[in-house]
Amino acid sequence: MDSEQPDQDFLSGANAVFIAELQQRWRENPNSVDGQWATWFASLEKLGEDRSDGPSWMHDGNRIIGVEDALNKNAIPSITDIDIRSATLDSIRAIMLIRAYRIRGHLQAHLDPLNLGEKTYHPELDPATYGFTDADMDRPIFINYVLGLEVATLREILSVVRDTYCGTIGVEFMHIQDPDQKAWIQERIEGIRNHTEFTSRGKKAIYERLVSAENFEQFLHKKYVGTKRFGLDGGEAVIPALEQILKRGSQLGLREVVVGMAHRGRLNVLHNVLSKPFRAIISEFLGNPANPEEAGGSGDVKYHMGNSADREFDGNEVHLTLNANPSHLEVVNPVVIGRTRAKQNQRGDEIRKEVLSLIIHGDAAFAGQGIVAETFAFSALRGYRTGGTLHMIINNQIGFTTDPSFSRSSPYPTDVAKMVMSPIFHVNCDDVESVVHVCRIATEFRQQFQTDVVVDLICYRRFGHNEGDEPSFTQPIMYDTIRSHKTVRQLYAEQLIGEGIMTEDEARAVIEENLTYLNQEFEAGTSYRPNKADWLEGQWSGFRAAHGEDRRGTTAVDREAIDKVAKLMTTVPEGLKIHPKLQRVIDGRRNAIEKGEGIDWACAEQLAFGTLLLEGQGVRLSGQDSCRGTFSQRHAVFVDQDSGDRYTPLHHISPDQAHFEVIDSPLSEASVLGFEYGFSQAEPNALVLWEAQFGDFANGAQVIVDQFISSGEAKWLRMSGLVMLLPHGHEGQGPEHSSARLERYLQLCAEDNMQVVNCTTPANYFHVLRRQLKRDFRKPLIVMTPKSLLRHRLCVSKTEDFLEGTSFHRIIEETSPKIAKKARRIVLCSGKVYYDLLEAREKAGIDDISLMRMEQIYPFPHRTLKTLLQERPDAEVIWCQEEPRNMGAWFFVESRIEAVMAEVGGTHTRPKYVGRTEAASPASGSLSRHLKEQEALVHEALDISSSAKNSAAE
Ligand SMILES: Cc1ncc(C[n+]2csc(CCOP(=O)(O)OP(=O)(O)O)c2C)c(N)n1
Repeated sequence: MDSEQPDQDFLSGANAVFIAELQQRWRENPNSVDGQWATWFASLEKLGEDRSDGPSWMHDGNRIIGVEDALNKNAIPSITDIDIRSATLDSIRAIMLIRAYRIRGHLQAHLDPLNLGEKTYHPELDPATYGFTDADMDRPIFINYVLGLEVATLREILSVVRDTYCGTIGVEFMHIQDPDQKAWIQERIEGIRNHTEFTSRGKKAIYERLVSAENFEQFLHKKYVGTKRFGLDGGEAVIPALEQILKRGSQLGLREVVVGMAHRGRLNVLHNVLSKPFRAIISEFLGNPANPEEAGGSGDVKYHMGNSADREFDGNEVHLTLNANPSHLEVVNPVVIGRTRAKQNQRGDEIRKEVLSLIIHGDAAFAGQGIVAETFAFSALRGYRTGGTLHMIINNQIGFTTDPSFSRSSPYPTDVAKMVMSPIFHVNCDDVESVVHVCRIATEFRQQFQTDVVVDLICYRRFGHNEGDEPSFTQPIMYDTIRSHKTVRQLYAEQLIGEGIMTEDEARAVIEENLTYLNQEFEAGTSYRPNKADWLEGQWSGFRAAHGEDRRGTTAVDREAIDKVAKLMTTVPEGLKIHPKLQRVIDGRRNAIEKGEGIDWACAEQLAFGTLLLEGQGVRLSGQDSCRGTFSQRHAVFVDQDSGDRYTPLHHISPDQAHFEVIDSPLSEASVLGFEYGFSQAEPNALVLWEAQFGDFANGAQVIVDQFISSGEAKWLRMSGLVMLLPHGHEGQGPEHSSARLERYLQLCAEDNMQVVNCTTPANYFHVLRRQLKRDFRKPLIVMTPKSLLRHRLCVSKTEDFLEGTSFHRIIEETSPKIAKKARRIVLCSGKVYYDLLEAREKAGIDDISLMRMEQIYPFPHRTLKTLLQERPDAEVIWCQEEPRNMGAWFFVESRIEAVMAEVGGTHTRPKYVGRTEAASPASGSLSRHLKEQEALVHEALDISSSAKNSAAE
């Protein structure tokens, strides 16, 4: 840019057009422009009006009263001496410069403790771009309180904006659309130049926290050379940062914090923030388990374990929970948030200021894992929001061996947070006071606005990815710098000594005192034994580990409860105009219950929900389109056809009923399932269900199933009663809507970890749902749910199937005693294929083949099956399934049925397989092929001769 011609350059082109248009817009509607521009135009207009002899200020070449003179009325020399145009231009340029610093100042901030990257020149931050020269430095400029100052010189302006935006803190907030939030940040940081003046007590406290953090790592480093601990070395400022969040948060109403974090620094946080005794950590380093042997479970590595603690800050108690997590980075995020939501419900924390999710991330993982974005998506959603998560990134500028330039396409790892307009604070972790200062502001912001906030702690990793790794293979230059780089504790000690806050001896004494403590704990660690597992406390007290075989629970209900729920769910309130087709559904439900028969799947589900609610147990169902139901079957919410108003019948059963939530979820599987798992971990007293649109889609959440649902109790001694509803069944809809991958769940089943069912009657579905809450333990429940059976004339139950004396049946035996008695063949099956078999058998008039439905596949109903097979010990046993041979339940049930048959000791020793042949894809894309295959397998199971046999019985 040509600085000789600043005015013309500045007022020509885009700027001039921009400002002229802005002013015009403001004239037409003062609210249509940014607040500061509006005040500014108004002030200048007023100056123009105050002059009786001059036209408006913006008109080219006209001279009216100057800005400076207007502000200093006593000193008006000669109006004609002052060029309003140049004063106006000064103001405009200055405000644009200030605005540029707010938007891009972070690009010139000193954020990297290692100083490795080159700072690039940014023209928007250069005063010359706006036409300013050195000669303009000390001329007063009217800036109309834009920086809290009415008038300031360029020198003053630059000093404020550079201190605020280009020091050791970089702030990104101008993407925020809410003007109050934006103004809050500006006011909070600009007035104090983004700096807190700590008292000497405060400084000493920060120093002590740094000492604890550093000593912790160095102690373990020396004692257990090369042992994995994923040290915090280089990022020690995390510890005072967390302390500040808890302290400031507690002053602002925080009472509980659910923390999620990955491996890096986890042991340090466990000890220094969650008060896990150092002796317990030492014991785990010695190879001892974290929980007493008798508590059972298979355990996990020490840097995945959770913990909880009560901490006190200035007389306020804060309960902290660190969620256990698997190695899969970021996958714990939705779990933490779901857990927080449940805790907020339990406390009645409607404003969501009492319970906070605090998630600590790695930089590479935060930028790379899609679940981060999926979890941010919860931020403002009614069914999932938790009043804002505080995200802290331990940004050590490397991911294992990968440089940021290979792992993300943006300068920071944090851009994903902009999707929910979170403010983002980047801070150089060698400036620990700035770290603490920023954490304070982030906490205040969250408490004030209930939105997500991100603190990006830019640090380094002193050693390799873990302590056995050699980082110089791949990052020689970085590690050359790190080797001679002082620790943040050393740097801060020097600062405090320089400021006269403490002497060298005093700084040393803090280290020694802490080391003495660590040494004592180290000695105690050798004989330390955990005396109890902490898993059945708080909301979980009264529960115990699952035991015994017969675990039906009391799931039947009385007629009165059924009637009460039925009445509500079939009554449309006065004035609500529902869709005529829905009216028919409701009438159908009412008639069925009144007649005592013909109760379908969705009706039974509503009865299960409603009766639980009446009994004081909450129900929370979330999934894609769950309010109506993917198959238009549920209609848990009635929608007025004129107004669009929504009415949820199950909210109105009784004034003292429990809470019912049914939520249309965002279009994500992993995060929503993770959220509901987290919710179920914190709330044993509610039926928590996640529903897949079609069962296939649940594989988008496979990590949650593998890492949490199926193995969480074994690894971490944490129960969950979560229910997964997975539409499943071969109905000719093609490869993608047929299979919920039953085989995958069954493969994960062992050690009584979860339950897998494929029910065929509405009543059995009713009982299996209620059973989830009617026992003194919780286990996840995987349900293959129907599609066509939702409207099948035979897939109905009677009212009496819900009443006294009824319960869930793991196996439903042959319904015709006559056939059962003389069966030469027993066809065992599960799910929808039963009805195909039943109809074909009826049609063919077969009376010597019985049909037995295995409703629960895991835990395998060994005893019941044995009892039933013993009634016809010499009958041949067929396992019939509609899934391909390499899918479905066959591989799982085969050996188990064989074991039962061996105990029965009849003629046949093994079950025979009837079903589709092995296939790469779960189902054919052609309807006619599907029908042919289906007919063939049904005929084969029933010994009906058929032209199109699909597989041979073995
Ligand atoms: C989903 C997933 N993929 C891969 C890994 C293997 N892994 C463990 S740590 C790590 C690097 C993480 O880098 P970053 O997030 O920056 O955290 P840091 O270790 O640097 O603290 C990788 C790739 C993993 N744990 N999880």
